[in-house]
Amino acid sequence: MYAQMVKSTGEGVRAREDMSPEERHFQDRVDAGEKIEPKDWMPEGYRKTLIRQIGQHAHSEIVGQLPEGNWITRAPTLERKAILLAKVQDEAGHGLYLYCAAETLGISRDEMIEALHEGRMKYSSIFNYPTLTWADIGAVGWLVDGAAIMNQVPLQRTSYGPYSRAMIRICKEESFHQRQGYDIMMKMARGTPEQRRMAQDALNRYWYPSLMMFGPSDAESVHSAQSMAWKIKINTNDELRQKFVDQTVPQAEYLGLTVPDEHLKWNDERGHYDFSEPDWDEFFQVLRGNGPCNRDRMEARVKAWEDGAWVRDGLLAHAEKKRARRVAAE
Ligand code: BYC
Repeated sequence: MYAQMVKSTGEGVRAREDMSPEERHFQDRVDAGEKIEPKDWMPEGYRKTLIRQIGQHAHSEIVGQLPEGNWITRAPTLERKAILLAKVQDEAGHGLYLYCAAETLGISRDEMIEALHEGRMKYSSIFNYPTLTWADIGAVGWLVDGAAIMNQVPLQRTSYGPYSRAMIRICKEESFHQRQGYDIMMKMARGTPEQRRMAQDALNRYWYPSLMMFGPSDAESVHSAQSMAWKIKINTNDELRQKFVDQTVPQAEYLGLTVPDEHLKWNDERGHYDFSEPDWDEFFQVLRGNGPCNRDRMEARVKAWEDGAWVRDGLLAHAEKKRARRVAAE
């Protein structure tokens, strides 16, 4: 059943006259800004879309620990190590809230993890890029968490109650993550010529993959129209990408770094920056499993899952023993 539940639902938006009375009532509730709660009636497509999106988001938080975890043992100072450790632990927490939010829709965490390991569920493309230097940890905090916040702040108003509430807490923590990344970049950009070179190199490599985090262009996005009608998504992919560029370019200028886009230019008429699109062929290759680190990431996750089996078994055995004792005492 879960194979069906996580399958894409990329059909068009249903016209009001084609909706059943339940669907119409549901849409009215969404339009009125009411939150939908787990026991409420909901269209099957709404449930599937949420499982897909929240599950993908949860997996991103968990897989997202790997590129940063790689630097915990090599952080340059004790303070930086403690901060990075806290950040990576926060990401684990975000994954757990999100798995819980998805479980309220009738799928179990084990089913989602199995779907991830078998390649039936995705995680964010960004985590298939390597963190080669300490400056990359700055770039991940600044750009990757920056893009995540840009996407997630509007999701606090998403129509599904458990997802919306998870987002409120996650966004608070993400803004600390973004600031610690920018702080690393500031130190590097104002450091020795070698540190400055590393900061510029990290920006060069992380800029376009960060723009890809918002998903394909609106013309290519399969799910946006229906997800926006259901208020699962609040903005289109291109709207958020533009907001991210507008916010981030002045931050790069403040650092004295150059965004690697020769066509980047403020457009007075639009009131926005014009910028070059990422390489969408590269994006779809990464989604198909052919990015620089896809195989390593999945191997690391599967190994962690298998190595942790004895803990899960132990906990289940303990819970079973307690239950049996309670039954015997009744
Ligand atoms: N990576 O119709 P579309 C974080 C897929 S990280 C991989 O526009 P949708 C963190 C999409 O799933 C951020 N796949 O889809 C930060 C669909 O394929 P399927 C995690 C992607 O869902 C630091 C197909 O492309 N955040 O938090 O309407 C450290 C067509 O796309 C990507 C979230 O997940 C991508 N970048 O919009 C640690 C936020 N983009 O499923 C952690 C919640 C698109 O049909 N998610 N695809 O096979 C969203 O807001 C939306 O799901 C997206 C995509 C904007 C990502």
